[in-house]
Amino acid sequence: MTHPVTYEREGRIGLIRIENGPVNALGQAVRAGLDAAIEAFIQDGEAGIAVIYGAGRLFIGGADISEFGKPPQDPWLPEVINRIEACPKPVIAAMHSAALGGGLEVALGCHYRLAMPGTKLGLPEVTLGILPGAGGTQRTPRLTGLAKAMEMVSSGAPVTPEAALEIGLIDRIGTGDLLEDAKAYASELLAQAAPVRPVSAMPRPAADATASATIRATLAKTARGLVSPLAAVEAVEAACDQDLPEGLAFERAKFQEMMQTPQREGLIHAFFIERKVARLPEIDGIEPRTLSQIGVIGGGTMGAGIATAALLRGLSVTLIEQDGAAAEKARDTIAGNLGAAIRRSKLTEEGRDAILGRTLATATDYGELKNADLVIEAVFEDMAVKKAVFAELDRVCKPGAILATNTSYLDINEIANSISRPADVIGLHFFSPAHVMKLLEVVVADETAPDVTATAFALAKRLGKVAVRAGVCDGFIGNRILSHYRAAADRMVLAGASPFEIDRALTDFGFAMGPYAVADLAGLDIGYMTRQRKAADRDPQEVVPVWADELYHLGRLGQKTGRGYYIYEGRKGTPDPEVDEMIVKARADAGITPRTFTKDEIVRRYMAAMVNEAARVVEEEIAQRPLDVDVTLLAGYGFPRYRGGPMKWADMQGLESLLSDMESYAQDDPYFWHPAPLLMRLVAEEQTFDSLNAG
Ligand code: T1G
Repeated sequence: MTHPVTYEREGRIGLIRIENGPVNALGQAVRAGLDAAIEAFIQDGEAGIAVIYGAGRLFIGGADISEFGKPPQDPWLPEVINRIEACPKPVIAAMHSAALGGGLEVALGCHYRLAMPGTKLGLPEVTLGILPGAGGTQRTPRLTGLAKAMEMVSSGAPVTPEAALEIGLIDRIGTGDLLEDAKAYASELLAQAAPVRPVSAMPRPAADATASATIRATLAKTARGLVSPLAAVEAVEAACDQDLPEGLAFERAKFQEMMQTPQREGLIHAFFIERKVARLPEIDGIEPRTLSQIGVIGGGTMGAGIATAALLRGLSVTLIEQDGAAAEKARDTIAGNLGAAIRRSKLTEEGRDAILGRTLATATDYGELKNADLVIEAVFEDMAVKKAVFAELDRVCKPGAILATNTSYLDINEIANSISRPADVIGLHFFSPAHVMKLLEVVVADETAPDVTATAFALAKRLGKVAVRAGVCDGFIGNRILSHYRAAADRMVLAGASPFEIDRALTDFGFAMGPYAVADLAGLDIGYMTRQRKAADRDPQEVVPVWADELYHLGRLGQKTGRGYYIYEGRKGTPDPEVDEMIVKARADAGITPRTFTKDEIVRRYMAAMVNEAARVVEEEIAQRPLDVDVTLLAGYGFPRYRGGPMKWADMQGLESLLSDMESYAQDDPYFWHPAPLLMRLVAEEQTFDSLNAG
């Protein structure tokens, strides 16, 4: 086995190289290797200074997350870093691309820090439900002061080299040639006989009550139930009145505490499944088709959003509308989206001008799509309309062009089979606003060619989206599951819970929004249309939320009309007694005596409905693995990330207890509650959903 850390010398400079692809994570062999390399440097009488650097894509991506939850193996990272810091000769960290978590902590143990332009320097541990555990909370504030350090550890957001230089986190920004820059810096320091400069010997940071109060106020708004950011802040504050050894012990205790939390387990599950989701045997080794010219049909909110997403990532877009006025309107919508991107620093003004002047074309003639590599239609949700669009595309598009539909529920097989090239047809289900939302459902139809699927995944990556493979059914993965848990919520409303109680129970659980606030945001016309569409084959026992139909007929369409389930002033809604009256009447009409629901029961019923339908979706192979469901709900439906997704949540509850909940719900509502066969099988086999994610 080759060693992941090597030591060699050039002149008087010791070079310590870490090579442990893909991200130079600090697994046991790297930690041991660093220890040995520092020892070799100490023993090497010819060497006056050492440089630690990473081979490959980046400096160090942090601790090896896959070791979490396993028995710890010596040497410990905090001790390795202490030994680097205690080295009697100076050590430089030379960083490129990314120095994250334990990676930045290694650099903080060095005496001098050099970063190449564009390096991301950060302590992202809180995004994994933990906090820096190798001195990051103690050394950072000694360099940057309390406020900056608290901000870094609690947000997890990386800083740029420029910002890092300004706050004192690094000493120098290189030119971009890692080894040359590092050796030049080392030679300079040698020439000056620069001393070792351990951060632990620097004065403690000054306490700052205002900064502490400010960060707590921010976290009260942003942390939404996540516990690690505050723990990280407390560890940083400990640096103000403790020397390094005591501070490290305090940090360690907090770190261990966070390691035991279910939030840590949920977040690490989320991290790994987001990377696993694109790994599909059907596209393994398949070359995607070339993509540079994109066509979009329809310039409404969705079409304009899709066009914006593509333009922001450097793709050329031709957008087709029915007439010149509609095309102009679409252009305005896109310009507005780009303006918002400028405000979020995602685009420069020159970038916008170039896009509007060159890379975006609007047209009314489908013939303009003759060179398009991929066309995405985002027209009205109606099979006849979609088929007409596809017939046109079949006529004008070049051979090999991918023809995609953004439908959210229509049968893509039917669309595909209506044209001469079904193998080129795929569903690309974006979520509104399409240039912001992370999720993309890639809906693979019966005839879709594997390289079309591979191209869809490549496109998602280019657009910075998380793609999930879905099969064809009404609603695919996300909306199909949503319609089931939303039905469970409506049944609770009819039985006695208020929409407000349900929303509050679910936001307390960690959802970004509850189902009724979501409905108001999306527009109550959407739900109404869905109910109309499904009315023909509706089972008479299904609960129809008549109050929702009533709201629609009153023109109360949610946020956009100022009233829906809630009354809005701006984006903030307050419950409306009139809605309660409608619901009271609906219950009376149905002969129901309302009962009360605890928060816990609301959450458990809602989640049980979600998990049960998700189990069916997996069983029917609409989702190939439970992780595809988890990623869908996390990336597109506001599911609390620290709970890992509904399937992970179910595993952590214990599937048996969930099944027994469902059996008890079935006693008062036998029509709705039928445990999914997959769930029953897993319980019988004492297995978890996660056992189906392997491979
Ligand atoms: N440990 C183990 N595996 C990791 C890893 C890590 N830290 N980071 C990435 N991988 C795997 C990943 O699963 C994928 O595997 C492959 O590497 C490429 O990743 C003591 C407690 C570094 C910016 O939170 O943010 O340090 O799917 O596709 O887009 O305080 O990975 O190929 O099998 O994401 O180029 C803190 C997490 C750890 C950084 C690179 N560090 N990683 O992005 O590649 S906790 C982090 C990232 C810690 C100390 C503590 C990104 C990246 P596979 P990728 P990328």
